[in-house]
Amino acid sequence: MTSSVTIQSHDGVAVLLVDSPPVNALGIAVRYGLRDGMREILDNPAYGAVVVACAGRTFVSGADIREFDLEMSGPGLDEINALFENRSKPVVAAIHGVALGGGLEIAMGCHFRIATREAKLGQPEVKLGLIPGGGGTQRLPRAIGPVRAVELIVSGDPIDGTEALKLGLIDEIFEGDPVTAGVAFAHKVLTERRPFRSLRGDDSKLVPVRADRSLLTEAAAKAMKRNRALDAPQACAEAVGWCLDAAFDEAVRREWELFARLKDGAQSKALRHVFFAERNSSKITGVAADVRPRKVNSVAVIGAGTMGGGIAMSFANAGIPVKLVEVAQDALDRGLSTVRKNYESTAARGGMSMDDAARRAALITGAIGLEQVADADLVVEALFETMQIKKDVFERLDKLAKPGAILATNTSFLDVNAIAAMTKRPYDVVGMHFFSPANIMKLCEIVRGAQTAPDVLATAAAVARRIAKVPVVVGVCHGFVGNRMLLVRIAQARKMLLEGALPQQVDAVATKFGMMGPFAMSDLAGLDIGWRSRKDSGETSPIEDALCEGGRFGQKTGAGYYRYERGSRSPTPDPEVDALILDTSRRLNITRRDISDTEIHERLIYPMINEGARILDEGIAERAGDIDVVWLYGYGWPAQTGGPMFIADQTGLAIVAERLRYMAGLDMDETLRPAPLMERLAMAGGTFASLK
Ligand code: 3H9
Repeated sequence: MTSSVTIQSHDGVAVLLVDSPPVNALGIAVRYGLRDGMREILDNPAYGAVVVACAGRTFVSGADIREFDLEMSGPGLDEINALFENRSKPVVAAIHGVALGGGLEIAMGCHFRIATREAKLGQPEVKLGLIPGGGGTQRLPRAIGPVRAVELIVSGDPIDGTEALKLGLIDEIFEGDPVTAGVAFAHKVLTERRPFRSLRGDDSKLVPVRADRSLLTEAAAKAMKRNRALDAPQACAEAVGWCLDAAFDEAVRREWELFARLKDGAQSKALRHVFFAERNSSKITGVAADVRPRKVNSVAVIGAGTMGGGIAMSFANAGIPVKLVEVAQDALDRGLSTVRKNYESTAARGGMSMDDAARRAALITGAIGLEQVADADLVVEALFETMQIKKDVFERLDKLAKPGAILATNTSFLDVNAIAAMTKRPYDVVGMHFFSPANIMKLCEIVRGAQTAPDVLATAAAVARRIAKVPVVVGVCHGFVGNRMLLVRIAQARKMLLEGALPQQVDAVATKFGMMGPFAMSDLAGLDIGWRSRKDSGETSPIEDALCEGGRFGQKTGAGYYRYERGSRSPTPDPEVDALILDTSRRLNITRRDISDTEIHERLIYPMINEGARILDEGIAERAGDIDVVWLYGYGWPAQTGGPMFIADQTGLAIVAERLRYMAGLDMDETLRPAPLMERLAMAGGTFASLK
């Protein structure tokens, strides 16, 4: 026995209690504890039945993911489940919180399962690039039928206790303490002499699908649609299919082999990195664990434009009433009407009910005049990206907002310290940078000003989480983490057009990698905003300027880097643009050359990683994983690659540095030389992840 698993005796019933905070993962100590504990109970005639239950906030949350990078050792789930399934004594799993992955697999090794109504049961392995590896692909189809099983395993989405009862995954719902409920249920089983069976020997729910396999193939094909770029969904479907023709033990052996192969593969490693990076990003340096966030019950968003409307919708979606503040009635009316239309079209597409859409829209009320922020606990300014406008507004907010209110700016580039300096309460000022479309994209960069108070940071992060965003704390610099790196990426993309590539070639490389191409993205965002600001600053971008001068502002004008048929968002390469690009190169005396897809890929990624290294060195991001989270949730970076900084670590920083040196020479661009931090790490054979 280990200290993580103990045996309690309850009047003839043994409780095998797992207590391994925070989430009772199946680390090696827990697995030894379960195995040895069960052996002891089975050998002890004083016990007629067994309850497997957990202390703390949840039942077993799955395998200990941290151990996947180590050599696998200790008892496996098959060995533990074989003991549980031993028919000499009934075993009851009492589930509260979650039973996920290996947690559900352990529960399915038991003869009975009871759960709370709110419990979440599922096989989320696919989200880590895996298949269930402890018999889940074989026991779940036997518990609920292969069709529902393949849906749950391929999607990785959990079901609650109520649904689990309906499907036959659990036997009963309980309320209150799992040990008490489990023991009561076990006594009932003993008193009633209920027959008990193990799922491994019960093929009854497989019979109809064995007779008509198309039921399973169709369900699998439908479930796999969501994640085409990943290997795991396909593997999950394949493994569930084995329940129809392979013997149980043979199928479980194959399942383990496939699990182990995926575990050691690049996609799963990347997705596991994302899992931990996301969790680490919520830890904010300098904010002690006992810092309490301020209460936020009322929110005002200033500016009813696209961003302001999207931000307001994010609050409304979380059930938080929000005041949308404008200076002019017509701007407010336009903003509110856009919000309403957005909700209506989501409802029309089946994304939510009409009632729900109306309820959410009703949470957003319009107000005219900045003084309307007076009762707000949180004010989010979402006006034009012009410093003077922001400064004026914050100077006024300082006088109008109530004491203790948090004053957030949604600036995407500007100096939050300069904005905060317009107030007498710079400690209450913070950046909350949402990404477009703000009601959809999950990232929120929380920009820490020089004087932002710890509880303001904690509140901004907590509020972001409340509205289902992923907050990442970043420091002040031009463009923070995401946009600062984006600028570097876009600069390279534009250079490649001048040197020999065409937009469709560059975008195809990005799309193959798994994200939207930089030119399709520019067309979506609109080319005119950058063009106007370049005119003000005297900067140039020869090809894009020429496009804009010809009225090609992107999707909104039906033409930009591509052509768009009326009402369509799909880009069509345009010979006119190709000619314009060739002509611009000629005009600038640039001899065009063939640029390979490999070069495009490296130039889109390595310079931005280099900028990421500078960002880390300057302390603008706290960890390399934070930068990855920014790109995953703010820009649609493909999760199965782990993010730019993870790619750099996996590639090897010495290789990345070498390629950057080559690019710098090619381009005679000193900014492409490896950043000092990258050089240092490359020399020492280190990684960004090791910095922490
Ligand atoms: C599996 O089971 C494979 C099997 O089929 C076969 C095996 C042979 N391992 O999310 P939180 C840590 S694959 C290690 O903030 P919440 C987490 O990093 C697994 N650590 O809490 C964090 O640590 P820290 C299938 C884990 O309440 C802390 O716990 N299971 C694990 O918002 C709190 O986490 C899954 O994929 C783990 N399994 O949510 C479930 N889980 O404090 C993955 C959590 O140092 N887990 N941690 O940052 C979850 O979905 C959520 O964590 C959970 C709790 C819902 C459990």
